[in-house]
Amino acid sequence: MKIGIVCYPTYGGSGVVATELGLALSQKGHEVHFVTYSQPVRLDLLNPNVHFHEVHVPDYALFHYQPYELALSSRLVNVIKTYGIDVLHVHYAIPHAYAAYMTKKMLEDIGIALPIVTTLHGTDITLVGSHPFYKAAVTFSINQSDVVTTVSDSLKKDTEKLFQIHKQIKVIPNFIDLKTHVNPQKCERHILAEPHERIISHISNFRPVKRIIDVIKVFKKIRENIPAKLIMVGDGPEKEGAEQLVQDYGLQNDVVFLGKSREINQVLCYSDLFLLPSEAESFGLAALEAMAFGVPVLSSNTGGLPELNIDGETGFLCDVGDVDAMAKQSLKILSKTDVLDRFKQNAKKRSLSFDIHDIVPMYETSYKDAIRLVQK
Ligand code: GMT
Repeated sequence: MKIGIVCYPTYGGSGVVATELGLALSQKGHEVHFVTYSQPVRLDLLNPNVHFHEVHVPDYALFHYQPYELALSSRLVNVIKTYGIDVLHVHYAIPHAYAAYMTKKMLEDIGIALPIVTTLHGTDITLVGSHPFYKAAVTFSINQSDVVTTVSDSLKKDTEKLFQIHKQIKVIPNFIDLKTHVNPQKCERHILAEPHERIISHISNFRPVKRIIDVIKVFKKIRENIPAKLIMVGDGPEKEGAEQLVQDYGLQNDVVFLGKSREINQVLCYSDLFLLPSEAESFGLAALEAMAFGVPVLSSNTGGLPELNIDGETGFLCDVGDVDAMAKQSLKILSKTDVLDRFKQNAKKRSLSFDIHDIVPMYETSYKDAIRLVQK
């Protein structure tokens, strides 16, 4: 198949899922065309089945806001006509599902029927999409997609609760490529911690929804009981506040802020616990990536996290903001080596249920369904 993929190319989870999916599809012989405003971070353009088409939005003094969806849909029309794209897969409803609908309409005018698959990722529904300023357009464009998927059952329920959706929503969970990601060849634990110290990590875009202040508070309580180091990977608006709190707690020798890093494998390979106390999390891809390295997860019990992290087995689930419970449960995992080893094994085993090779065929089926629906 010739598949067009639209996503956010930045460090966010939806962009990572879209890119990894596109690469996996290309390896199965599909021709994949990414259409977005800059090259997705994990994209490998050396693969002859992968193409990248940049969307440019020219600056003009009259525009207070740049009309990105206009530029995107015009670019999509051009790419779909030029390369004979069979199906368009858009990740994140805003504004991609809307731009996809406009593209479909423009192509209809010249006799081309375009099947659209929309994957909802989380904040496009729970935080942003349901805002009254966007709701009508988001509802409309979801309903106009030929196939709609969500990354967890919880997100499916949220979508059905928050919007008037008259489509069947299919759940396709996020996935991990265990062969390419989990490569423990070089794991230099000694650079960051002493052998007797536990290593705790957190990876995110440090937006308020990730509650990284809670990460620091939980770590402080853990550190009061056992020797440990905290590795914070990422960057975003909450970073300054978190750094300040580390200073206030006098923990600067035990907490390392690595910034945005492509070396997450290096951090995860020696982590003993991954902290994800998010306010909302439709799936929690970062937690899955940690589990694939055999890292137990201490997370909040929000959204899709309970579908991934099994309480008392692969980690623990606590109420959002309950830092005392989070610290207590973390210590249950970290205090005894035999307990820690058991959690590590369970986390690794659980990650195998989300193997990319089992999930990609679900998307291929969705593409075929969407094509069949427009041919009717
Ligand atoms: O949450 C983020 O930081 C980024 C966001 C995105 O769209 O890039 O992530 C959402 O999609 C991910 C991939 O499907 C999910 O793993 C995240 O749980 C989800 N984030 C939220 O729901 C807050």
